[in-house]
Amino acid sequence: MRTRIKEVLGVDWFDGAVMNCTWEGPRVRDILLAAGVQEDRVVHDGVSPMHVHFANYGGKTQQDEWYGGSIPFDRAMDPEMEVILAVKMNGLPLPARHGFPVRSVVPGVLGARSVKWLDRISISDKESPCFYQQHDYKVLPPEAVDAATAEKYWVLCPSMLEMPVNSCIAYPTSESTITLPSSGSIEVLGYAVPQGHHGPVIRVQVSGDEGKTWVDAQLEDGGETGSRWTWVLWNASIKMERGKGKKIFAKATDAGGNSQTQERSTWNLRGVGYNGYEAAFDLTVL
Ligand SMILES: Nc1nc2c(c(=O)[nH]1)N[C@H]1C(S)=C(S)[C@@H](COP(=O)(O)O)O[C@H]1N2
Ligand SMILES: [Mo]
Repeated sequence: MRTRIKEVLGVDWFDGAVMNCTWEGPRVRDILLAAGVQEDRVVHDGVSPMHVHFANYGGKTQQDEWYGGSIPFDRAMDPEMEVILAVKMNGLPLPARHGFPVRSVVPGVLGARSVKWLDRISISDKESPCFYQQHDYKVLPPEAVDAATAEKYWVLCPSMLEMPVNSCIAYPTSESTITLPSSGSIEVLGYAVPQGHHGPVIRVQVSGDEGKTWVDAQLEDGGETGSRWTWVLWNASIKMERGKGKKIFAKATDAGGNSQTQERSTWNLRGVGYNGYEAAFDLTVL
């Protein structure tokens, strides 16, 4: 959002802020039931849902004395949502920096709720009080343009939960020079992720002429390896004209019918939830 629209109060994530690996561990649901939580006795007032909190008291974070996040109780208790306490990553014990000995993993949901070095789980009728739940990871309205104008919106805006459908062009990279093969077609590679629990991604389209025409990408292994929660890797062969300042766009559609529909997302102060067409910019095609 910063590089494509305007300055934000936030981190430059670029295209690498994505978690795609094998996580293993018990469902949070089963841990809560084993701890005596009676699902039907968790009180709902019918207005605000209950929340499951994950907390790590191991030390200060940039903006708080600790780290924590919460998700709706119903999501944690839904076996289909596969909210787990991960003890293994890619078949091995969690590496220290990814949360050893145990972390929450909330698939389809922004990484902020997958709390590392987990110390405590609790249930509450409020969301986590941690700074990162209350004053971060929210899509503020465009009127919130700096810390002062944002202040009143933090309590009004919902915490982010599911991430939007998105795609990424890994090759070619922006500002690179490509020599057009005699075929006149350029190979483009990338990944795409579905919206929240609506995976897998079933279609990726790529354009070499700023969206006038689109070509269907091949999903790796015909998309078979893309699960509900994972990315799909894709490749496409697109015709391009020689010249400078060329762009390539990509857009994905998931099994739930969600797709990237606009060249640019609406700006928000924290620069979160961007899912405009993915683009490689400023290519020189020789
Ligand atoms: N204890 C703790 N857990 C945390 C964080 C943190 O700062 N402290 N950061 C969160 C955020 S914002 C993200 S994106 C993910 C990153 O997980 P990773 O380091 O395994 O990639 O961890 C989440 N869990
Ligand atoms: Mo994050």
